[in-house]
Amino acid sequence: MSVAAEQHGAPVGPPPGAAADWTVDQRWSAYTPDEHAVWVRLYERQAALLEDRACAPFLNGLKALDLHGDGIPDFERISDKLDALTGWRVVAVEGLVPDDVFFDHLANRRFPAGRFIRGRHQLDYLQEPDVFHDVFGHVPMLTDPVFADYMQAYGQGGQRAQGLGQMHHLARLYWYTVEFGLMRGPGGALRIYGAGIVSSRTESVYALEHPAPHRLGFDLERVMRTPYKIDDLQSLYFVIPSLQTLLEVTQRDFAGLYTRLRGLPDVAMEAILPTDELIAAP
Ligand code: HBI
Ligand code: FE
Repeated sequence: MSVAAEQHGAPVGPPPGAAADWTVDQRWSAYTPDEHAVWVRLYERQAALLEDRACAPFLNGLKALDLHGDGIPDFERISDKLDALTGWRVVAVEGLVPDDVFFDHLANRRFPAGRFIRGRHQLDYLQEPDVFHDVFGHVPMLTDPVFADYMQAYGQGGQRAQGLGQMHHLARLYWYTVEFGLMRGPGGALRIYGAGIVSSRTESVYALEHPAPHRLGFDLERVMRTPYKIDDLQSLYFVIPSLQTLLEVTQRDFAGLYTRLRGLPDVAMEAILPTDELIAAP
């Protein structure tokens, strides 16, 4: 989950019990039956819904990692499978970590996943990324070699963006792709790859089928000029033609882009520019 939680004030250190890189032991054996039961409930709700809504790399990833629905996965076990496929591993954290820590993990093919799981009475929305959002939502896509490269490139780009004071622009790229991205599937049908959508029962339907939100063809500069909201269904989605296109975006000259962006105002989420490729509502 990408959040606007600004790290105000002096940089804080890792929480008690965490390592210098903010990771903790997952302590898989400490999960209670109730906690495992929440995972099962969330998994069963989503897996059926996503069969014809999530993109093939996501569905293939669920199978490749054997992320079946019988309980909270053991990060060591799924990391060994994931490592063999794309060199990524899943590391446990208590919750949000500072941007520079987050980027360093991504740049080294480590995905930081919250170890806690939401309560049974907050199945539909939570403030911080829990293990279901992170592991069910984000991790399956990391089995795709192209997306795996994109996420590492994003981490490297994040480290650079911080030095250039461009974090807010780069956070929008993460938000409109990794968290809430749509893509063209076989035959041109819209498919979901964003973790914030696949981990949400409501948004998995809304993002593809509701006439209210706009859906625009992906354009890097447009994405970086467009703010987002963190606590409601999105009013705008960007559609990529392929994951390859997304990866190629990261190989562009961001310095030139950042210079151009300095002179351009933000674009409101609800606006449609003449240069936008508006995709017809389903
Ligand atoms: N920390 N654990 C965790 N998970 C995230 O998704 C995350 C984070 N810290 C910062 C962050 N995301 C966003 O600000 C990214 O855009 C960097
Ligand atoms: Fe996320």
